[in-house]
Amino acid sequence: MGQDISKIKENNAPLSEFRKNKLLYEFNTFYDLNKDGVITESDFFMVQEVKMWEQLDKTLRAGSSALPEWLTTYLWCRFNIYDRTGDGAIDVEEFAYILENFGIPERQSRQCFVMMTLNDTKPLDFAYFCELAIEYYTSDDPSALGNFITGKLNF
Ligand SMILES: [Ca+2]
Repeated sequence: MGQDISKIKENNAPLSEFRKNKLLYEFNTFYDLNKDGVITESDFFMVQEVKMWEQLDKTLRAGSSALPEWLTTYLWCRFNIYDRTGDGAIDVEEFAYILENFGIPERQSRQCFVMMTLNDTKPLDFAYFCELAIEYYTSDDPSALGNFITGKLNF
């Protein structure tokens, strides 16, 4: 588990369909709130988001393992939305509660949480949240635990 930078370095191709599906899912679920399917400003942001992740790939391939500041800030904001009690860890209730607001069935998000936290034995603190999120954005491995961070069981 965990982010394996070497996998990214080997992959010099643009984003795979699998990764595009993950980004598209995240975008449609969390950002395209009106879900009208009409070409709007939100499509523009989707294009920008894909470019952002392609840029991150280049950065990681260039040998940097540190996350760019914008990404750390973005993940910190997301983490704090989940961590409603502010105790520095996301529990299953918090995870399911937030995702339910985005239309994700509670049962499904609970299953995702159990898998990511290895049956609730690994705390979902900020460091682990970042690890999972980066895996979500950069991994082409369909069995990567990070794939579950948006509450979807498969892509
Ligand atoms: Ca908490």
